[in-house]
Amino acid sequence: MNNINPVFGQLVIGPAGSGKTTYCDVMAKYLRQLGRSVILINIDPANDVLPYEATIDISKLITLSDVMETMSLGPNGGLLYCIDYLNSNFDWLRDGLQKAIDAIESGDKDSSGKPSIPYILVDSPGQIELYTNHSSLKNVLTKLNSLSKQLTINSSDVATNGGSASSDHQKIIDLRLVCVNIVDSHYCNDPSKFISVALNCLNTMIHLEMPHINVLSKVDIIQKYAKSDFGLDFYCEVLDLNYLVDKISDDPFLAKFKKLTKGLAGIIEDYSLISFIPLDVNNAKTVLNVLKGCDRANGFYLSDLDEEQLIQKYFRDSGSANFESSKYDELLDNLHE
Ligand SMILES: Nc1nc2c(ncn2[C@@H]2O[C@H](COP(=O)(O)OP(=O)(O)O)[C@@H](O)[C@H]2O)c(=O)[nH]1
Ligand SMILES: [Mg+2]
Repeated sequence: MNNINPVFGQLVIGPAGSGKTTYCDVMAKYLRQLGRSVILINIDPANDVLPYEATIDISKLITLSDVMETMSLGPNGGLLYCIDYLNSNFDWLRDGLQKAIDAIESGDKDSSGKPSIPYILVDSPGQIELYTNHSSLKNVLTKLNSLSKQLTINSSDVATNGGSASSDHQKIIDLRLVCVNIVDSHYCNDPSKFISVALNCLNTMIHLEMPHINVLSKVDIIQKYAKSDFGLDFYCEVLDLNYLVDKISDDPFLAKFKKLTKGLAGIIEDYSLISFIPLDVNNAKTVLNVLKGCDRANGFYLSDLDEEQLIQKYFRDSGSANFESSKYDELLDNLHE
């Protein structure tokens, strides 16, 4: 008999240079410290040098330079072609994922001898048309979701949320990805740019139709160097964009632009879906907050716990009831620094 084993993960998207690859690297280290086995998937063919070791790397399937040369395409067109190619060769991704899950099952064991639970991180390209109107990436996501019925974990010893299973059960994987849309916080410096970014986020949420969080990256820089008219909380909560519209000059030359910006701000507010979680990759507390946001979005049940309870639960869920106390203290030190 089969039963279902939820496997959580993140699809990390956002414009080029917003910090996706850095975030994946940091989040992977963080999750591993918490006892999870991370499957890192790079689907950005423009990521030449990766700071992490990718479990599955699109460059093994297709490279941007080959596409640009053979198809006579520029970097942008070449990249879209690569994602189209990934979509039409989805079996390659499915097989890679099953292999990675099998490897975790037979390899990584926690201190109690149980296989640790996989966690999936997908690092994506920076072409925002892939998230706002292009269909290839959305098709890849749809196929990933339907993969849930095809991927399996043979061992029954993987910890479930409170459930135990007998050893001859085969578990079907239920992939639960949350989209993490990372946006550079320097856009907070310009009211109309920030409204445009918020509109893009809304467009992405509507287009991808999956659990979603928005993240403002590099807040360490904005807090140190940039002069924004309002505090970080104002931008993160996106409560009243009219304050931003008021900042646009009353010059008659800009009258139509101001009116249009006001209309767009109204659309964002009417949907009332946009908020941002601040992130500084060197600050463990902000990284944990993003993780909590993901958990809340994709239905993992830890969201309302404080940091200490959260860490204890993560250790318990990864099957390591007798986690090393030194590891736990180290993590808390990081959090409280
Ligand atoms: N100060 C600061 N820099 C960051 C942060 N996150 C990423 N970066 C830098 O932003 C640049 C682009 O990051 P990268 O991860 O390659 O962006 P990607 O194109 O979205 O994958 C790199 O130089 C990173 O070191 C952050 O939280 N704070
Ligand atoms: Mg990158």
